[in-house]
Parts: sequence; C-alpha cells; structure tokens
Amino acid sequence: MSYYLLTEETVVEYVKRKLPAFTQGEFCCKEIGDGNLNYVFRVWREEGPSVIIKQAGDLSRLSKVAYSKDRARIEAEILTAQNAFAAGVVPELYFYDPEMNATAMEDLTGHTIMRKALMEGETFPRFADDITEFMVGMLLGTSDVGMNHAEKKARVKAAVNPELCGITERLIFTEPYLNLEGKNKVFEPNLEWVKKNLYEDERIRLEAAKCKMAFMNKAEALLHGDLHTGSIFVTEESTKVFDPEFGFYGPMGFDLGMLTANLMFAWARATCAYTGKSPRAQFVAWLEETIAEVVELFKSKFLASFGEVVADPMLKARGFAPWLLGELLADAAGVCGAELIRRTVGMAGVADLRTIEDEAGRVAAERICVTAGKQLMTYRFQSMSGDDYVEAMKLYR
Ligand code: SR1
Ligand code: MG
Repeated sequence: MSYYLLTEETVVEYVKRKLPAFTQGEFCCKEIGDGNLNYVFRVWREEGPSVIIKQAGDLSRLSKVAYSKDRARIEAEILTAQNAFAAGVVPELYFYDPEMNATAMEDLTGHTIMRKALMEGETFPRFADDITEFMVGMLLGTSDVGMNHAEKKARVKAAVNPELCGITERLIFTEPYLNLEGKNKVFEPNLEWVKKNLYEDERIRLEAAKCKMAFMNKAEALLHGDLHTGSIFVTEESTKVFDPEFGFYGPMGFDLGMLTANLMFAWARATCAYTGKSPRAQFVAWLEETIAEVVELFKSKFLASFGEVVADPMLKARGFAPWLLGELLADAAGVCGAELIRRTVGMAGVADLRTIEDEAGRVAAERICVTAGKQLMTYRFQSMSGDDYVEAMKLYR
C-alpha cells in the first residue's frame, strides 16, 4: 500500500488492518497532536484496546514546512533503542510502517503531561529516580562506552537528521542571541533588559557559539533531543518519556541540560507567580530537591553503571569515567543555560513563563531564567553539582 496522509476518517480502518487486536468492534479516534511536526491519533474502544498512531506528513502539521518523512523512520529506530536501553520509561513500540511513515505505540492515557502538572503544583516522588535511569541507560548503552565501535558508527549514520538538528541549532543556539529576522518573542516590559543583558553581551554570545559547536560535532550517544517537561508523561507511580523526534547522536550532556532547565522554569513560575494547588513553599522545596537530585543521582548512577558496561580496555583507564562525566556535566550546564535563555526570549516559549498573568511576576520569572542561564553557560566547567543549579536560580534579585 502506498503512502497517504491519515485522518480521523481513515485511521481506524488503518489500525484494524495493521493490528489483530483491533479487528473486531467499533473504535473511536481523535487527532491529539499538539506539536508542530507530526500527526498523532488515539484509537480506542471503551473497555477495549487502544493505540497511538504517529505519522509524518509531507509538510509539518502547523507551520506547513517540507521536512523529509524519513524522520519517522529515525524516530521509530530511536524508540526501539529506548525500549532496549531504558525499558519501562518509554512507550512500547508496536510497529513502524515504512510505507506510511507511521508508528504505532502504547497509549499512555491516564498519565499527565509533566509541564501541566508542575504548573498545577503537583509533585512526583519517583521522577528523579526514573528519569536518571532513562538518561544513564541511554547514554552509556548507545555510546562507545557500552556499544561496539562499528555498530555505534552505523547507528550514528542511520540517525543523522540535519533538518531536525537544524531547528535546534537555529532555535536554541542562534536566534535567541541574534534575534535573526526579528523572530524572538520578548515580553515587552523586558525588552530593554534583554537588549542590555543578552543581545549586547558579546561574552555570552561567544559561550553560546562554543555550545553550538559542541552540539553540531559531538556524536557521543543517542539523545532524546527534546527532553523538556512537555515530552514527559507522569503519574505518582510512573514516568514515561515520549516524542523523541529531535533525537540523534549528540553530546552526552544535552538531555540532562534541557531537562534541568525545564524544571527551573517551573521553579521560576512557582516563586514569582504561583498558581498551583499545594502549598507553595512545599512545592518550591520539592522542585529544588528534585533539580539537585536529578543532577546528583545522574552522577552516581553514571559512575556506577560505567564500570558495569565498559568494554574498551582504554576506557577503563583510572580517572577516565570521572573525566568523561566532568565533560558531560559541563555540556549539560551549557545546554541548560541555552534552554533557559531560548525558552524565555525565543520563538518557542514555555507556558510556565508565557502564561503568567501578573506582569511583575512574569518580568521577574523571565529575568531569573536568563540570569541563571547566563551563569550556568558561562561557568559550565565549574557547574558540576546539583546545588550549582539551585544557586543559579537564586542569583537574580
Ligand atoms: C519548531 S519546533 C519548536 C520547538 O518545539 C520542540 O519541542 C523543540 O524544542 C523545538 O525547538
Ligand atoms: Mg515534541
């Protein structure tokens, strides 16, 4: 069967044809995609099976830009690798259909998008443990530490994704500093402050350029590539990372940096314009503990797992694992800084900041993020502990 773009009218028939569990009975369906790139359908029957179908169109879903549909193949291969190296923390893959550029995966209904839950002041006791399992499992499993050198190179090649990486290079590492074509979206009361503290700061532009170069050249391990709190489903008992469409082989610190930045957006909102249900002080304390714990658990799990998976005799040299971790943490702090800055001033802002209604609260929350971002990026080689991240958030007064 040749490719056609699925719709709510055709997706049930498609699922019935592809999945034996769906052949009998009446099914409901809904297009539930909220991203720019792909179409996402949920197909289900009450008290019966359900599935998520994600399909790449010839044009991106919202901006109608032409990107290669091969991105669906890359994403399905990433999900396969995630199920191998981080099973239980990602949706199960049912099939990838190369003709339709469509993937069928586990329906995670019952989970909540973490960004939304954090904006409501909810806390998740398992999160730091689960997400560090995911990151460490993926990074060590797909890098030259845990993978045969020839297989790793073949996988790097298969995951090369210039179009999606180009978006990251532009949105995270270029536009926020240069305001190219005026695409930044700076909150009007912060315009002068951003001009003085970001656009006119040549030192931060230089540091961001160095981080961009690392992103473009360090093919160290398979990344999720967009590990923000909108790419994570949570319940009290479960954490599921989804949507690895920006994944590729990149610097090992990238996912950790993006994740910590997005927890920091929740902190900035909670401290400047809290709208959650639980007591604010309790929520802020949980966020601070979680940010620090994510970094510290990551470090200890990385060092513990390194010894279990390393095969190359040279990489067993005394001091190599802590050196690699130090390089990784510096990259993570740089990316955390870049993400804090771009989601505040760039075109793809985060709801944590952009839905703050109180003007003074939003002004302060955004300045906290840019100030912390500059600190972590500039001093990334000294930002090795969870406390460095927490302290960076408290710099702007
Ligand atoms: C054009 S896509 C904008 C942003 O949303 C995604 O989640 C990525 O972070 C990308 O930078
Ligand atoms: Mg996405």
